[in-house]
Amino acid sequence: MHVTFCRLCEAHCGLTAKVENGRITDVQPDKTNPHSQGHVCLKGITFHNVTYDPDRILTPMKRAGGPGEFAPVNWDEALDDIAARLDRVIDTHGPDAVASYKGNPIAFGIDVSFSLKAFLKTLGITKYYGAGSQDTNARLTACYLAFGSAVTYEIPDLPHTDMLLMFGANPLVSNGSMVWAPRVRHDLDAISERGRVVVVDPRRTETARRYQHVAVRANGDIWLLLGLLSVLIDERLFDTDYVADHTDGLEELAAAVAQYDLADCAERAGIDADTITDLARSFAATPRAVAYGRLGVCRGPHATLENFLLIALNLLGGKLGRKGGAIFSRQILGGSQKVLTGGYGDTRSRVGDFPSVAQFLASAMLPADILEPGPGQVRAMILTGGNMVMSAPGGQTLIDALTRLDLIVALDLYQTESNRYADYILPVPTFFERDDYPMAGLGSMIRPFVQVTDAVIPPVGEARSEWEIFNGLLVRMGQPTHGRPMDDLDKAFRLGPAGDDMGAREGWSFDALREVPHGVMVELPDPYDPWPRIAWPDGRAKLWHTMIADEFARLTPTPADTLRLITHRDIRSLNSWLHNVPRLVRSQHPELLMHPGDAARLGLSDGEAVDLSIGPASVTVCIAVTEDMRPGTVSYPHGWGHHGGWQHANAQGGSNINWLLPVGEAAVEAISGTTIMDGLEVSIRKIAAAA
Ligand SMILES: Nc1nc2c(c(=O)[nH]1)N[C@H]1C(S)=C(S)[C@@H](COP(=O)(O)OP(=O)(O)OC[C@H]3O[C@@H](n4cnc5c(=O)[nH]c(N)nc54)[C@H](O)[C@@H]3O)O[C@H]1N2
Ligand SMILES: Nc1nc2c(c(=O)[nH]1)N[C@H]1C(S)=C(S)[C@@H](COP(=O)(O)OP(=O)(O)OC[C@H]3O[C@@H](n4cnc5c(=O)[nH]c(N)nc54)[C@H](O)[C@@H]3O)O[C@H]1N2
Ligand code: SF4
Ligand SMILES: [Mo]
Repeated sequence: MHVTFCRLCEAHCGLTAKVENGRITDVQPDKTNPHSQGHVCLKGITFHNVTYDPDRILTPMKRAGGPGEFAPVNWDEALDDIAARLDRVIDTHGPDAVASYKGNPIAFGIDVSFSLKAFLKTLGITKYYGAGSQDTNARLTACYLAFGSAVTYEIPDLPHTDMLLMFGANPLVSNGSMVWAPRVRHDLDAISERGRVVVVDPRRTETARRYQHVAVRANGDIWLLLGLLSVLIDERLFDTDYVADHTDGLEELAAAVAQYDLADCAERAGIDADTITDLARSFAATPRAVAYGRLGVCRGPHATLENFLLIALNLLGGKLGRKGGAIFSRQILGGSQKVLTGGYGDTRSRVGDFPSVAQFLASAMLPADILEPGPGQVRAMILTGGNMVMSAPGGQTLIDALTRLDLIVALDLYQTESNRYADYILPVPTFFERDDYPMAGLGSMIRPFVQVTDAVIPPVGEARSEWEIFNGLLVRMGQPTHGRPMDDLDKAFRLGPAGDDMGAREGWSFDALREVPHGVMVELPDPYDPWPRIAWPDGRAKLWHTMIADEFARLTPTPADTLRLITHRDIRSLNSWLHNVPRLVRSQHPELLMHPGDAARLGLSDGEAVDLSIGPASVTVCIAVTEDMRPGTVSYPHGWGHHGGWQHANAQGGSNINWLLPVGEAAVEAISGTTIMDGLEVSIRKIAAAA
């Protein structure tokens, strides 16, 4: 029995794997893991079905015809040709002609994450596209404005809080995001027993159903937040000493908030004013309270402003740095790895001039970067663990752009809807085939925990680690290669607060951690002293910024009588890529969730197929009528409607909701590069009955 951990979502649950004759035959929860304590979901314990999936890519594949037509090729031939073609693009057009698209799974592997970064840096490639602008950009931009650093973010101190005010997150399904809490349901139940868990969401989600639900209108959070702040300020409920000691900008913020009347805010949020007043008073009166927001407030037209006001709520309440409030993302690495990612605006998009956030450029500008001529026009792409045709915006425009590229090199487990346009697909290991450390948990630890795993089995087929692939290309391009990422991380870890300082003090190293395979809880420096981490030179958090003034100037109420589209996740799905496992998909039905009132108004019935459109783009979806949706908002899961090399996934039906999402400057929330993708106005057309 091998002890390891899951690397599909941020929970990083402990697993055990049984290996017979070199093959994994069974995966179980690791009850001895002191952090996840036996918690798992079905995705983790069925993941060996991906490792041995007959549709998995296990040899390098070269395009041999139209999109999706590939033939196997040997590694040397593939790497020789790719290196020569990449060299040609860079020699002729410079490194800006190469873009990287880095997908979500890259955050879950040390080898791939570090080696990709080193590879791009060595070649001078700085154009990073990826999941960030569909996920974290707005939240991190708000952190930059408030704290001066885009990589220092707030984590809710779940073990100690008595009131969790949660905006647009569904942790009972997502298992927590930007907070590492595998047993999150136990945490929320305990908070609810001690006090209150409030879930602000247009849908009565799995989480909302279990606690107190506040059914906000899609994109209505901005008005709810303004309402909450106006109560705190008008009733002088905020922590005056704390605000004076640690923050600047109260006067400007108060003046901006005062422009809006509580009754108007309530009306625009779709929540009654008494509820808003009660929430604000209760938040102020609960010493151990915290506001936390995730995807539902990260992808609307005012996403950064919403996240900034959410931080302001914590600051006015005196919650940041208080036990049971918000703590800052943790630092467990030392040395040069202490700062892992970039900040705000380190680079900007060639078209539209939007800032990068923690390195990620606006995905909605990727097609233009490929299609619009000029210096720096993208001609080649390194696509690592991302499936942007399903997960990013663009639909047909994105596909048109991909087909224009001179070279696409994809590193993936499957032939997907995106890499079917690639010139090469290179096979990589699944997590059972690689050593690791819980990468995505690095910053988000509320209960600090460390674990190191060795590979459970060697790479299947001809799969090769990303580190070896990138080094193989660098050698052929006459460039320096890089050492093993796990060795580099070990060193950084040993130099950090939980480490042994290379043997100079008592502490952990990866070798020592290998002796305790279930992992160990560790101590990190006091999380309740956040002030030295504020990166603004005066060490004070900001309640105001000129960019926030601009966002207030841009704020206008949206019409309330339209139908708006959001998306939801399922516990058995993971973004766009776990739909080839029969056990996971057999009871899932991608459907457009709609309130009975909306269905009646539109003359639609449960199970009916309709055309759903945004502008000229349209997909066919089936309606599921449910009281769980608030009227005026409909929700469809993302990542369906497959046509890649995954046969079972292709047979599941459903539609790719991101096909509808527009691209270009109007599709971007300007200060964070965020794709505006939640709460877009949709229209629905009945499909005429067949004759
Ligand atoms: N409408 C809508 N769109 C969304 C979202 C939404 O909620 N609604 N969510 C957004 C969010 S939060 C995110 S993070 C993105 C995700 O979007 P992407 O970052 O593009 O990721 P996925 O679509 O999950 O595709 C992951 C790809 O990586 C491959 N892969 C899996 N494991 C590995 C590995 O170990 N190595 C390598 N090299 N490849 C691997 C998979 O086969 C798959 O092709 O989607 C975003 N898009
Ligand atoms: N099972 C499973 N787990 C996952 C993933 C997965 O695909 N499947 N993906 C992983 C990834 S990449 C991420 S980033 C995390 C995301 O983690 P979470 O953010 O916790 O997960 P979501 O389910 O996207 O929750 C977003 C919620 O916002 C709501 N929402 C939409 N619009 C609005 C709005 O305008 N206002 C408010 N208040 N709410 C709104 C949606 O109804 C939804 O319930 O989950 C991770 N975990
Ligand atoms: S909750 Fe996340 S980490 Fe845990 S088993 Fe499921 S997918 Fe893996
Ligand atoms: Mo994500």
